[in-house]
Amino acid sequence: MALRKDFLWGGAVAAHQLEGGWQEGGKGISVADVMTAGANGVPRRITNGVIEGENYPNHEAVDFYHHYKGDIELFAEMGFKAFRTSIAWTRIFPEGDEEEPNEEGLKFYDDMFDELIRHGIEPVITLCHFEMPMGIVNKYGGFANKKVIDLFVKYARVCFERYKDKVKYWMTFNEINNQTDWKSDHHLIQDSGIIVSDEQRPIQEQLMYQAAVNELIASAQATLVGHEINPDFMIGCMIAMCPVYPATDKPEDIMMHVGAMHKRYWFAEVHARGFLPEHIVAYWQRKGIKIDISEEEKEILKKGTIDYLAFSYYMSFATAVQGENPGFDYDESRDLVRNENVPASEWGWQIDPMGLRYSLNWFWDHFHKPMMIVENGFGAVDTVEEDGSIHDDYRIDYLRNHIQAMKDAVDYEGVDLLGYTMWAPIDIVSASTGEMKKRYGFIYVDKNNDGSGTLERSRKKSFDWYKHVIETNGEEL
Ligand code: BGP
Repeated sequence: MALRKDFLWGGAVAAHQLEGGWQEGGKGISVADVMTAGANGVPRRITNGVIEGENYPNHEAVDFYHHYKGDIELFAEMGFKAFRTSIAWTRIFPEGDEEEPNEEGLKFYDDMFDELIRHGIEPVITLCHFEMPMGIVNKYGGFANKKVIDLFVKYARVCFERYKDKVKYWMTFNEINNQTDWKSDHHLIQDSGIIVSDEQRPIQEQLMYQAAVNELIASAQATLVGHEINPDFMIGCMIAMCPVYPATDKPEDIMMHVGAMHKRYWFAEVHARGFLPEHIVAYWQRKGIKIDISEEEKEILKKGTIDYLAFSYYMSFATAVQGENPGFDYDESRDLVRNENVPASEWGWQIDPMGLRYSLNWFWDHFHKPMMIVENGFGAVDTVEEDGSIHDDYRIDYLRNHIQAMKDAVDYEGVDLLGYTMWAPIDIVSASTGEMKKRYGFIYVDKNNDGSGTLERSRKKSFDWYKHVIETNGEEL
């Protein structure tokens, strides 16, 4: 088999990481807007709505808000068939719970989608990519509160109705399963809009699971609403895929791998199969975690399953059992070990192209849903030569090896793959560090961590390389 003729080659970004204009067009403040940059391994921190004079590179980001026409022109020059971005919830509902949406925000995306379509580029849209309105965080406590299901579904409905003739491919929540690492405050606020108070510390894990279940219900409900509005919509989930290998061939480590895959990917099971898997229910019982879910909500999960499975892939993990653990209860902050068989990036991300082929097979074998790789890329510090050129051969190598692995999964195993949108075609603010210096783009943007820079765009060496990949439908890498 080969890649399909209409394979969706392109690139992916997220609104808060590239748009800037954080207070323009009636936009409200999102969790991303009040998250400090977290340089040198210091985790990013939420400032609870108070701007404390810290550095927030995403406030201006690379100002796509004003530069989108030129940027889309460059994507078209590379031959993009698809462009994945997100809608900033706060452009549509600035506080999250207004009666009426903000017309200026809706109009911005109308114009941007028109520009894509004019260039023959299919918009692929995420509804919530790490940017819940702070109004919802402060008023309702994020997704741990059932009321937020309705707020999200209302927001989704507004987007589906408005863009029903422009957008076919949708995703509900970006990397919904990042909160597997529930001990990380960063992930809880980013994925669920939860700021854990001191009194809530003992029930932090329960909060995460309740929020995750509520998000899954919201996603399923939105999927049902979307299909009513346009039955041709393809509505998917978005999973952060880091397959967790057993670190050794010890039977206990193999079981630990099973436990880890359960804990990281039960979210995908719910999205794709429509029910809470037995292993996670057993875990909740064992841990005394009480989940509030009605029979009616279970029905919604059952009916609102996804049309396709989208996922990000950057790296693989490895796990080894630590001491007595009869339930093989995986704790992401405790049970990961370094896999010496693969190299790692400057940020410790283990580089493993074969892991992408493994992931495609794992998802296909489990769910048999069409898939889209909606993020895959290499973050690096780029050097600008005196003549302005950037020789990012390391990025080309990474992408070439991963695209080859993706093709192998199609050729040898016959997985059904709709497209590949690499992360990120243009330099943007990094999600994990909040900085500019970790760059992914084919297009360089003159913007630095401290906010300086002209915002001028230029082509890196990888620009022409990717153009050729698309031209040959991946035949020549
Ligand atoms: C994913 C997110 C993106 C993104 C990417 C790269 O987890 O969905 O928003 O930024 O990872 O991560 P980073 O920017 O931290 O290098």
